[in-house]
Amino acid sequence: MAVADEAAFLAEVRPDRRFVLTTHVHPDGDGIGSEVALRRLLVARGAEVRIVNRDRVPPMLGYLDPEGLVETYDATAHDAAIEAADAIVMLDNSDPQRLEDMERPIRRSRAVKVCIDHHPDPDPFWDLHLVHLDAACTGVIVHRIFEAAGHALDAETATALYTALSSDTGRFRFGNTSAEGFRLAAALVDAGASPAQVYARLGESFSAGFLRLFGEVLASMEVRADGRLVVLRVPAALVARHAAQGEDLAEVINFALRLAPSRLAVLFRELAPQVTKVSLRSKGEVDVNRLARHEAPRRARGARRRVSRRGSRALRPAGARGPALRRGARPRARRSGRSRPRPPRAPARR
Ligand SMILES: [Mn+2]
Repeated sequence: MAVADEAAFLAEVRPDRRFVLTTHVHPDGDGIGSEVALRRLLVARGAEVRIVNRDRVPPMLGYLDPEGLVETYDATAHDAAIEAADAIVMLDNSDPQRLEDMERPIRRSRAVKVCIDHHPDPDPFWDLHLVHLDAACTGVIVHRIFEAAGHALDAETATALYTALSSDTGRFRFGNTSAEGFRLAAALVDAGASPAQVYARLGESFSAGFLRLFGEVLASMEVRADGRLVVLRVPAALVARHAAQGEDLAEVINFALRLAPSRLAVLFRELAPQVTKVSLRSKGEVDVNRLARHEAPRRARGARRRVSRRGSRALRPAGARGPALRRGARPRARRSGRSRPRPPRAPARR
């Protein structure tokens, strides 16, 4: 692996080079927004670009891809393109396991493999790392690439990057919300992004079933340790009853942290019998990444791999002691676990 800057990345972008852009499973506003924005720059510089993700674009983010350019991975349709690509760019994640069944063709490909990300401890798998821990989101790094290229932002790019920034800062309220973020937001609004429209898409587009599910999950929350810990449970039957299968429960766990003394919220979502996904969120000093990594019994590692191969990051609760803290929680926690407030400039390594 080599550490790259924006200029080194741009040196890889030459006319007629074939790029495949991708992001982690269950893509979010930062992943999709960063892909869509970066694609526009690469295409403008003459590259041939496909965006191929393991999972489909969530309906809430459909406005970022009105032309349907973001493809959902299918081995028959995409393996040849992935293997023949000159460059593969992973955005907003560095863990190859979070590619699930795309991991194999990407490993086989002789393309230059690039990781553009803002999460700590990047996986050494990638040939080039463009990783900035000080960036509030991957979109900030993509914007730095635009600046290094001297490429102007059009309204579509501005909307995509505004979505990335707005998603990862919790609509400009988490600890990673910084003066740099607000300056970037202002530039994006100048370039045509509409804060009201993006908010309406991200924050006001839930289904009735989801809101009812939200209410029931909060009504049954368990408050422990004098209010510092909130435990939420989402049985599969509840999700089915409200027909809320495709919904992202990140909003529910964020909402639980509105409890005044709360420091940590844990959400157990039953995906199938014996398969439960665990999400951790914190505010204040609790570092959920460390918690997931250090408190986990070692034997759970194998469990995660087994489950991963079956095509799910979820972990098995069977025989679990303190399942929230098992090693298998790590991938989820790395993506969605957030310690708030995070200092605007994170230290290079914990
Ligand atoms: Mn992100």
